[in-house]
Amino acid sequence: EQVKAAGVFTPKQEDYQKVYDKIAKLLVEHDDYDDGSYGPVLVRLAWHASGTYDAETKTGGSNGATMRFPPEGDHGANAGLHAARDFLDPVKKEFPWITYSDLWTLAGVAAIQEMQGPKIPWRPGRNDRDVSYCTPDGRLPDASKEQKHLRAIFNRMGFNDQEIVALSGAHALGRCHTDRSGFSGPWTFSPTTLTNDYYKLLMEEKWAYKKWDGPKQFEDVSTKTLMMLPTDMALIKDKSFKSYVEKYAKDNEAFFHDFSNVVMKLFELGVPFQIEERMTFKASE
Ligand code: CCH
Repeated sequence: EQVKAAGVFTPKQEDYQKVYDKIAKLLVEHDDYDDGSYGPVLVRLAWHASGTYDAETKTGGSNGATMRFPPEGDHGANAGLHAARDFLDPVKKEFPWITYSDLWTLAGVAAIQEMQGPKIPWRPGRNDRDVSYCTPDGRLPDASKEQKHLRAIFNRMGFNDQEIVALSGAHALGRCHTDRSGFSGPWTFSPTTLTNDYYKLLMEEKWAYKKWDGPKQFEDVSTKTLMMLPTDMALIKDKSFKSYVEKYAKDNEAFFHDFSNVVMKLFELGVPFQIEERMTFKASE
C-alpha cells in the first residue's frame, strides 16, 4: 500500500503501471473526443513539453512542465493542448505523488502504446519547475516552413535527419484543427492507430495545394480528405529526408523500432535523471 506521508513514498514500477492503466482506462471511457480518442492530443502534449529543449543552453525540455503557466501555455504552438492537460487532471488527483512533467511524458507513452504503437521505454525523474523556467516562444517548429527550418529546430534539440523523419511519423495520428493551428484535417485514414501510413501516403498519393481561405496546406488529389503541412511535404522534397521516408514506407517494423528509440530520447531531453534503468509498461488487454 502507498505510504501517504510526504517524502516517504518512493514509487516503484508497479505504481507507474497503475498510472498507465488509469490513463488507458480514461482513453476508453472518453471516446467521444475528436476521432474517438484523446490519444493524439496526449502525444502532442508530451512532444511540445519536450521539444522546447535547447542542447546548447540546456534549457527547456520535458523537465518542468512549464506549459502549465500562461506565457508558455499561451504560445501559439500550444493552442488546444489544455484539452490534454485537463484530461490528465483526474490522474494527477488520484496519484498526487507523480510530477506533472513525469505524468505528461508517461501519458505520451501510454497513448502511443494504446494506439497500437511500439513499446516506449520510460523512466521517472522529472521535477516540476516554476514560471521562471518557461521557455521563450518560437522553439517549436513552424508548419509553414520547410527543410532548412526543420533542421534548425530539430538539430537544436540534438536530432539528425533520420530522427527528424522517424519523429514525423507521429502525424499518422490525430488531426489539425482550424481553431488551434489554423490548418485542417487528418494525415491518415486511421488517426487513432499508429501505423507507417503517413510515409506510405507521402510516397504514394498525389498531393496538391488545397484551395481555401486558410493557411497553405496540401490535400490528397484522390479523396481530398487528407492533409499534409508544408513541413510534411519537405520530407519528400529533400533527398536525405526522402531516403528515410522511403525506408519507413516500406518497412513498418523499422519505423516502429526507430520511432520507439527517438521518442524515448525526445521525452528525456533536459532531464537530470538519477536512475539509469528504464521501465516498459504493459499495454491494456
Ligand atoms: Fe505535429 N502538428 N508537428 N508532431 N502533431 C500538429 C498536430 C500533431 C508540426 C505541426 C503540427 C511533430 C512534428 C511537427 C503531433 C505529433 C508530432 C498540428 C495541428 C500541427 C500544425 C495542431 C492542431 O491544429 O490541433 C510540425 C510543423 C512539426 C515539425 O516537425 C512531432 C515530432 C510529433 C510527435 C512525435 C500529433 C500527435 C498531432 C495531432 C494532435 C491532435 O490534437 O490530434
